[in-house]
Amino acid sequence: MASATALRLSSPAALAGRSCGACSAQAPSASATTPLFLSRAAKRVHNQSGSNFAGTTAAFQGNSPISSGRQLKKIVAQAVAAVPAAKATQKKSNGYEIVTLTGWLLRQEQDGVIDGELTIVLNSISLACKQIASLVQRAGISNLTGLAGAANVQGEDQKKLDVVSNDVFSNCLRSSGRTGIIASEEEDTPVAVEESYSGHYTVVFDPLDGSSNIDAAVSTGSIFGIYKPDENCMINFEEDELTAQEAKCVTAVCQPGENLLSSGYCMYSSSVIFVLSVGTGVYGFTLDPLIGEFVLTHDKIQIPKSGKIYSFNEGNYQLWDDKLKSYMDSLKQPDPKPYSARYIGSLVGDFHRTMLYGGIYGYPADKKSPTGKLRLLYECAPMSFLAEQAGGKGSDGTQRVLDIHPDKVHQRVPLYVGSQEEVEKLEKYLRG
Ligand code: AFP
Repeated sequence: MASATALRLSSPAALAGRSCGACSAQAPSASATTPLFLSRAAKRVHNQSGSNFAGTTAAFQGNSPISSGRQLKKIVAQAVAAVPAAKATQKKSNGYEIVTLTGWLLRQEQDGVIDGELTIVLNSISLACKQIASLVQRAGISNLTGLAGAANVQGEDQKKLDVVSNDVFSNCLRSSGRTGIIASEEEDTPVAVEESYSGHYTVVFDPLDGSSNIDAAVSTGSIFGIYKPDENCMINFEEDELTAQEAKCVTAVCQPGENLLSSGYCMYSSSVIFVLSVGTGVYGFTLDPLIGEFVLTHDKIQIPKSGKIYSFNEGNYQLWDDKLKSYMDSLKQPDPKPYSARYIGSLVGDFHRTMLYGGIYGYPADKKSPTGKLRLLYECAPMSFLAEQAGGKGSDGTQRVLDIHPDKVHQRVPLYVGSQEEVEKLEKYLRG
């Protein structure tokens, strides 16, 4: 079982690698073909239009100096006419342009959406995801299937890969040097990163969600949420006793989802997909195994306003209350057509599909689990943040999930998330 000891790093924090990831073909230098005899206006047009102006400039090159005012006028007119076409051509992709996650993050930093510290934290999370993806893929071969032989604080059996993924995630966050407090679904309590270098972000995560699917090689995922540090909860290792530190750690992570700066998930499936929001919409990146980079594949994801797919564990139907039962029954009405049921039992996979196709994902409270099964901090709040950023909704049946203020680190709440109209329809049934 993973320990709850405060994390004390012995070496100075290493910076996460930051390389420029936006790979686009180098535009030909305008000056290389700038003709000698152009007027200033014609030169400006030439420079704007880049290489596409080559046809026009050809007239100037070699032995064709301008010999009359009329010729000059004609040339300038040709140049002006060439501009719109040239601009349109410039925007065309040559088919080899990619935007990597690293490049995208740097762009957000340049645009002032996130700071450099958050860029480093997100980079370290993406590195953890790549490492976990490779472990998940090779689990059957490397003897990483099956139980670790312990239960976590919530009494759930930990899989070997739960434990390993937790170590991978924690290590990456710690070595970024930019996290102050980290809280994992697999740990008893949040822990302070003693030698945090700067930034001090608070990160909550579920390193491997849906791990009961691992042994059958079915989709799993990692989920994370990032909060800015709260000055009241910053740890002073010189003065604090461990218990006081622990109390501050708990306070730091018990924040409503409304305060999230960023959240996301990585899905380990037929492809590895990293989806995140930094508060300006939702973006998805697919891991290209050949270059080892996440590449932008899902630009500004929008959840359809409605969708006829529901994703609930209906095995629990008899344990639900009557209002929920009648909602579920309504989805099966053949008039005009019943909804389709899709359920993997892995939140990341079920949520990802819901986000792309529309519909609703639900894990209700029931007689066996009076507050539901899913954890507010590591599952419900990060996914609700993403849903809202994509134009959807996240609700516990009566209120917005992001408004819930946690009083416990491992608090569970019911979750209904997905298309706005579908979540509202459910809320209406639950109100009665
Ligand atoms: P495991 O990590 O134990 O597989 O739990 C996964 C999960 O938290 C979430 O990913 C699923 O949506 C949900 O539980 C499935 O729960 P049921 O098996 O009760 O349907």
